[in-house]
Amino acid sequence: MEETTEKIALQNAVFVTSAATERQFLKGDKPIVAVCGKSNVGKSSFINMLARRKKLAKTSREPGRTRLINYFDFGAFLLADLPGYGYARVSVSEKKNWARLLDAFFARGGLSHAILLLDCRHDPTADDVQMLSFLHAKAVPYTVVLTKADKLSRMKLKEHISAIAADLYLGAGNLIATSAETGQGRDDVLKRILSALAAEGDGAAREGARASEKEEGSD
Ligand SMILES: Nc1nc2c(ncn2[C@@H]2O[C@H](COP(=O)(O)OP(=O)(O)OP(=O)(O)O)[C@@H](O)[C@H]2O)c(=O)[nH]1
Ligand SMILES: [Mg+2]
Repeated sequence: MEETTEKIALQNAVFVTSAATERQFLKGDKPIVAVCGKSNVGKSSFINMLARRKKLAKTSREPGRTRLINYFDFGAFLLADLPGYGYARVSVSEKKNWARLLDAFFARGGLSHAILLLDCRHDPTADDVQMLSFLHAKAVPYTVVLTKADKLSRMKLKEHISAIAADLYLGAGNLIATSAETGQGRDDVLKRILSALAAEGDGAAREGARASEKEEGSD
């Protein structure tokens, strides 16, 4: 696994395209991993940290800047940076547009994994919980990742991880704390993504085998 993570680390992640409408969604042969979370939680910074590139995804102090779905190619998978939710200061019609775009994105299926980002300093919001329910409803496997870990002391971080995990009815070990500033958690996240994709690959292989068994049986 170490070797695989390193291989990905060495590969240059590149920006592929932005999608503003359903017609522009990418449909590739690579698995798609979606990065979702509240506006300003650090989605774009997280993607840059994974890629070890400072300016791959545009970051901003101003919340609500990523309004499109931006796709990045990481070699083994495509990463989709989704527009953040929960930013109060956008118009109702813009919020509706975002909701429609996200609905269409998830409705389309073919999503291999989702990474839900939460700020390690704060309790999950109602929007975060709604996002999680949405992932459950769509049966999308997900990983919860905490951002901005550099902003808390180690003691505080541990406390917050336990509290957030309890809020979400998850074990604390399921949460990965990361920092775009220090690179903390980067390898753990890449490992988690790869093992999730490998598990899904096995599932697909089993499905395929079952389908061909059925076909043979019906001859
Ligand atoms: N200290 C610290 N700051 C961070 C970290 N990650 C993000 N930030 C800061 O948080 C702000 C928002 O980061 P972005 O990566 O643009 O957040 P986003 O979720 O992509 O925001 P939108 O696209 O607007 O929804 C920026 O000022 C970042 O520098 C982190 O790990 N540590
Ligand atoms: Mg962003």
